[in-house]
Amino acid sequence: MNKIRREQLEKVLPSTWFDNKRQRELLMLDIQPFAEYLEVSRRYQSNRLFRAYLSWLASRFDVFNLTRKQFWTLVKELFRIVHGANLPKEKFPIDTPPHNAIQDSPLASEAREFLDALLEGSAEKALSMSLEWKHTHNLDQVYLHVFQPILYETGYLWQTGRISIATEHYITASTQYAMSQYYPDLFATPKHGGLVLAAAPGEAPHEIGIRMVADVLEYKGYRTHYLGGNLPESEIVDAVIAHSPDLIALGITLPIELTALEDVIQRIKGDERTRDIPILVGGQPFNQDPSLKEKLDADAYGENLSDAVQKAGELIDD
Ligand code: B12
Repeated sequence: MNKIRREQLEKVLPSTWFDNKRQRELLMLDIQPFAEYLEVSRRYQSNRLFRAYLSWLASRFDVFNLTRKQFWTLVKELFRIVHGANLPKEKFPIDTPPHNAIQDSPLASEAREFLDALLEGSAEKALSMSLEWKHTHNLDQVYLHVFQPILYETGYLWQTGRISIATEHYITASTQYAMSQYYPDLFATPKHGGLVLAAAPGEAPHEIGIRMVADVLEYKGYRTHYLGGNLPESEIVDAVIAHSPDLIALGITLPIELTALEDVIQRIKGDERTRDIPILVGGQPFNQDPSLKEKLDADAYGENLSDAVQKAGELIDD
């Protein structure tokens, strides 16, 4: 598997395709992990992961007003550079970006109002709404049916060029603030369960999904030790040894973090001090391809917050 060098990328992405330099640089950022996505799809024999990446990349081309023909020209060229072969295009039909998270939510109107407030730039309004919901809804409902769908929708809005990176960051930061308003509640519940150590392996910055899992488990009566993301794999293992949890919960967001996750799992399973502790995994790559759970030798996979709570109960009781 070859890496794509900057000059190769520049050659296959002519500057004449773009109105300005910045657009080309932005698209280059999206194309840069092409070889890594191909690598993980091959390593875990998952066509679905590469198909999802290509579909995502195609939508990024749309944002810069490039044609599907230009998209396939580039993808075929990159595939040849990385893989030394022709791309079997028929294996990778392009899907339109998912855009149903809010409308499918049982709390769709709350989610809509919360997101609209943030899109207007009024974090104050959004945060006062979420404070109100503390009296009317359970924490896990607000997390799963308001915060998760609005974050998915925010991703869609950014991906399709409808909001800026700055707006995406503002919504994310405000939602994290809203989640922290619930902290007094989650630590106040009686603790009856075991200890769960939670972390997000890999270098990427996404950690809200696994944080929500840790928060909801804490709320449901487990004790949690939450490490966040972007830390060396060996640190996660050392923390497991130090704290002897009853369950390890590991979450990732991008498929290219799968190898870091696999590394953590192998280290834990390969050490006699930790090998019997059950490992629960989750995150968007698993939702795209649930067969990854077996391929990574995890003990269980949870699709979302309610599934995470159920699986944690099963694994800790066993
Ligand atoms: C917030 C966000 C960020 C934040 C992260 C902040 C943080 N502290 O986490 C920031 C702004 C830093 C960021 C950066 C990037 N992001 Co971003 N980001 C998002 C966004 C909008 C929301 C993520 C999120 O929190 N979702 C909500 C949580 C609750 O959902 P979840 O993770 O799926 O978790 C649930 C389940 O999966 C499951 N689960 C998750 N973990 C676990 C673990 C266990 C054990 C279990 C049982 C279950 C479980 O339960 C959770 C709750 O129900 C998503 C959009 C999206 N679709 O999610 C994009 C998204 C993930 N980002 C994306 C991208 C491309 C990036 C960037 C590369 C570029 C960019 N947009 O700026 C950079 C990364 C740069 C880098 N260094 O690598 C893309 C990824 C596309 C792809 N290739 O797959 C997305 C999908 C946006 C999009 N639609 O294009 N991002």
